[in-house]
Amino acid sequence: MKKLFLLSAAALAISATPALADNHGDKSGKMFEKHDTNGDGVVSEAEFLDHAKQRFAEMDTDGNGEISQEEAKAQKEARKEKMKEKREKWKEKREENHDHDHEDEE
Ligand SMILES: [Ca+2]
Ligand SMILES: [Ca+2]
Repeated sequence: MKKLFLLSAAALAISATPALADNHGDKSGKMFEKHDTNGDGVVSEAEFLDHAKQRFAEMDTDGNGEISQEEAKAQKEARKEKMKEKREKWKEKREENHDHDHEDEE
């Protein structure tokens, strides 16, 4: 009985680990790709600053070259909403993946 428990626990650990690693790698990989605009595998200072400039332009909604407190606040709110959406989507995706995992195993 004890042996059986250990075996199933080991099987669970093995099947769970790659999924976790994949999720993590995917997340950081996407972040990197976003910055590495010319896709040469490194993020140069110019690429990093380009990305920062893009973020700045996104925040500066009236395009006057300055970010007002209102604009910063609006960006914060928008980001909050986006995060919420992302979390919902991620939750849905995770539930889908969970189903697929079971299909693969059986
Ligand atoms: Ca690059
Ligand atoms: Ca502005």
